[in-house]
Amino acid sequence: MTDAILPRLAAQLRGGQPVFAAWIETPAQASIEALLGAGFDTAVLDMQHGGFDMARAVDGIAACALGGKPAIARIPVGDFASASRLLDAGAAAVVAPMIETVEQARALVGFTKYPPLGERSWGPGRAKAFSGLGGSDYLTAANGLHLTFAMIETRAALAALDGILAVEGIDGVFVGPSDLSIGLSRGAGVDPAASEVDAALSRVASQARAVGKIAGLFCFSGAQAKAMAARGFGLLTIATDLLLLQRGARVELDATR
Ligand code: 3PY
Ligand code: MG
Repeated sequence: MTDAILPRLAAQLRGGQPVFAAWIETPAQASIEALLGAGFDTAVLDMQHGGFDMARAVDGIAACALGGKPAIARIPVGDFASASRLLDAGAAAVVAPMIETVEQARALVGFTKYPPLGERSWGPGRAKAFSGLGGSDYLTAANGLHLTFAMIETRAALAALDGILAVEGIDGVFVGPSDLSIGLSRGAGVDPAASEVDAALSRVASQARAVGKIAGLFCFSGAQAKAMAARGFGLLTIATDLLLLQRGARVELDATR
């Protein structure tokens, strides 16, 4: 069954239950199937740094639906038109990297929400099917069903955090700790575990929660994701498909030597 899959992501997050997401860089349906089959709640298909182009992302969203799970897509920087297309293809959420200003957040919403919040254009082929709703019902519900996340991963984004969170139609913010560590260290290094990144994480989680919005975070392990859920993050990824593959391979190779 592929109907009514899409609304589950927003329902789970708004219900206060943490969502644990696979992060997929390799654009292979088999990777998506294997990781969702392992029990992840959803998968983030990465079009910024991963290998997904639009056609592969559309197929990936369908692969998630066949696995009975909602899909999330990360768009390339500034490619807000792709966000609309991914929502049409049935993505339950889009994650937009490197949002640094209120104006950029508003522009993103323009592409991801129907009026009165934005100017998303009508054409929700698979989204309607995955929502389980007919034409007008889908239109009425869509702005609440699909989530829009602005990534916070620069000094400028942190400075504009209050304003970005206040933009109607921005459902949540998602921290990219690697880029944030580069920004906070002014290019001195990449250290997502740095103490100044950790301090920023507390700030993002509490400010998002204070205004009833969702905080998301890219995590590097299950233990970290669990700890960050306890600190107020709702949407948590656990490493990437490639990192998980490599770690699993290392465990087995270590067992042979
Ligand atoms: C970052 O850590 O910068 C991210 O974008 C996570 O993928
Ligand atoms: Mg990043």
